[in-house]
Amino acid sequence: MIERLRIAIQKKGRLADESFAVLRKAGLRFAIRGDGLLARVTNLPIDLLLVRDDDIPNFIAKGVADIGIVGENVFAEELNLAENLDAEIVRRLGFSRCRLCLAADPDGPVRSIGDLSKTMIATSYPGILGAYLAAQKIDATPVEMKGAVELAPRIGIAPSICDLVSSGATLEANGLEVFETIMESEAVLIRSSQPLSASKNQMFTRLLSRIDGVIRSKETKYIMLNAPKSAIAAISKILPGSDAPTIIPLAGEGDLVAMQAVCTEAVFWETLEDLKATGARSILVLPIEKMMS
Ligand code: PRT
Ligand code: ZN
Repeated sequence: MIERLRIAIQKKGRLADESFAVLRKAGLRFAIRGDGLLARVTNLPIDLLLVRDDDIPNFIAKGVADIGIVGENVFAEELNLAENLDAEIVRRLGFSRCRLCLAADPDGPVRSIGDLSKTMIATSYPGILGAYLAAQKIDATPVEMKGAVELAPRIGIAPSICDLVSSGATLEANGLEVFETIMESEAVLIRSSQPLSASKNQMFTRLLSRIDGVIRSKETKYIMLNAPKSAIAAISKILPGSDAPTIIPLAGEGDLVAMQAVCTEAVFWETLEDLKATGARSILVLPIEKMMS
């Protein structure tokens, strides 16, 4: 019997949509219905376990799920709290990016890490913060709050906070400013540190290679343009992260060629402006849907 690989992902929240999207782009077909905890993938031996993000690292460590997608911040927190967490990061997925920061009222008593000694710091991440304070030899005490951490200074719980920041709007609305970044975070694919059974491992290896393709094809673009032969060298230098471009003569245009290349790094408007300045014309940037090497 083929065992089904079990993937734990967030049911609802900031990670959910992109986690579903990565798996769908990797070719998994499934439907999410109502309150179900389990979604069956119909075209591969895989089941999705739909849970709260905080439960994912432990589910994997305990063998309830084989792999999962979670914020690196949540994984690091569990790693700091548990004595031994049987789970590890396999890939960084590049979405749900945020920073875990120390912040305070710039007119208050704490303005830098030098002012933290003998103070309380409100946070939902006592594990990561505790490890940071110990490493920096700062004698401050984390006060755990499950939510609304940004309110702590105003109601006198602690003069500073340690919380996730993405746009910075929440801090600004509460009159707080970042004075230190403790960690940068993004969604990560994690797996159990225990070996998987042969059939699960085969599915996992296949899925990982597809996820790698999804990650790479996100930034990768196909560029097509026309250019005078004299500009070929200059254009080749500008094309970001491409191997030797394909060069095709244009019918009836003695001096003009068509150039095509796969670019593995981001193509910005500035890149197109630079290409145009060398003499390139009719520049097209096309998305790449799937890649496998
Ligand atoms: O219900 P469940 O437990 O599954 O979800 P949750 O409510 O615990 O988590 P959720 O869905 O809010 O976040 C899931 C993950 O998204 C986090 O663990 C992070 O890895 C990532 N992420 C990315 C964020 C943010 N950006 C973020 N901005 N998580 C939380 N925030 C919060 C932050 O705590 C603060 O309250 O948003 C506010 C700040 O946002 P800005 O844009 O105002 O700076
Ligand atoms: Zn959560």
